Amino acid sequence: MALVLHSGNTNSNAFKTLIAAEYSGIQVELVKNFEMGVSNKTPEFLKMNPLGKIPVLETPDGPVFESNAIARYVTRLKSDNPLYGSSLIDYAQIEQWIDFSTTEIDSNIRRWLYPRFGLMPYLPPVEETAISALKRALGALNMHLASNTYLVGHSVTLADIIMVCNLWFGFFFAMTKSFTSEFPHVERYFWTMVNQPNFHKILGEVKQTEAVPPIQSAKKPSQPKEPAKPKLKNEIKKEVKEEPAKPDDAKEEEAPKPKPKNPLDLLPPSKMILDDWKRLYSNTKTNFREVAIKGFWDMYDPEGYSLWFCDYKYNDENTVSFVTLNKVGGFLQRMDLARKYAFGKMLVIGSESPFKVKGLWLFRGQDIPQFVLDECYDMELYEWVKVDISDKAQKERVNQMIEDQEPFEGEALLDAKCFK
Ligand SMILES: N[C@@H](CCC(=O)N[C@@H](CS)C(=O)NCC(=O)O)C(=O)O
Repeated sequence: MALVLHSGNTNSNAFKTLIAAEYSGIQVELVKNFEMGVSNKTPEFLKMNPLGKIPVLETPDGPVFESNAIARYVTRLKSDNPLYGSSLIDYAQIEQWIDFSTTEIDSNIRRWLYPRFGLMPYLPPVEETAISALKRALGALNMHLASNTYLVGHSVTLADIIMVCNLWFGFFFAMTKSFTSEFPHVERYFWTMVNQPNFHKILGEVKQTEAVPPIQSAKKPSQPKEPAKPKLKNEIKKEVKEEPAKPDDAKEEEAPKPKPKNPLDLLPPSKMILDDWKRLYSNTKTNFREVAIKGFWDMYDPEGYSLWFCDYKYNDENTVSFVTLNKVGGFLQRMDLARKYAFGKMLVIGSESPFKVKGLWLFRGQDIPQFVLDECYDMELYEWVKVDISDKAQKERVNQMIEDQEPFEGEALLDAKCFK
């Protein structure tokens, strides 16, 4: 009996096994006509996995669920498989990275995304915690990859396969270019790996998401509409999908339908390329006024963009420095949904409490984007005033905020945070 994997062909957890099978020369067939929410809720399926979750591998000796366990099983079908390294320490480190990838990367990506998909209640502090834990993990991974091509040793192992499948889910749904650019070694690793032939065969052309999905209201888990027909042997299709994964195909990850275009994308094109400005800002280390600030005004397109000052309405509550800093940090995380359309500077001002929070934002268009007002509750905690760039004093204030000039309006800066 062949090994049959119960899953659709766009499930990142199933990819782990399919890629490991490619590397190991093991034949794994995807079950035919798999329908999420139907095929995985039949009595036959529940006998294989009582949770009714995919993937499940049917083997001649019985079923296996849990995607890492399935991938390990398929890897171990080949004796002395290099995917498991060549020594006990290789093996231990491969297992170490598999656990790290599962608990530190995958679980935080899912804690970030599932509430946005409407699968769990959306709570801003929970999202903040998930994103900061994910960034911490990606920071550690980035450091490791600064001096290593692979996670363990000098060739692909099962740890790389599982890590890349977990990263794929993040790159596909949540982690935009501006999110991942903080982790350049992770980016290089990811793009190199997904273009290896055995990965490419399963993943197809990989695309990075351009936006974090909007928050959907929580919905009930989908119920099977009707009992699925039992599978016939000849319905079991020979592996392997050749088509690239499409967002629609990812519905078994319970992903939302592709969202309609953001109205800001329909504005007349602007000569100002936001990413060019962000790059200039990040790369200017000296002569900031002459290089970055001058560059900003050279690029600035007052028809395509607008500048806004914001002032926190409840500064007298900012009595504890780290609480104030966390509050601003949380605001910037929640603004992630506007990354493609905004740049911001937030200053926490004062050397003793209460601290003042003031900011400067550059938005695409002439108004503060409606989706930002709708989806980021912090917006209403600030007074917003559009910058009049024909007013020299206001223009100079913009410069000082971009530059983190200290003292700012006569006071020391506790911190200056940038949204880019
Ligand atoms: N830890 C499990 C996770 C499995 C899982 O959550 N599968 C999802 C799809 S990605 C599922 O089948 N959900 C259906 C359900 O919860 O009923 C694994 O790695 O296999």
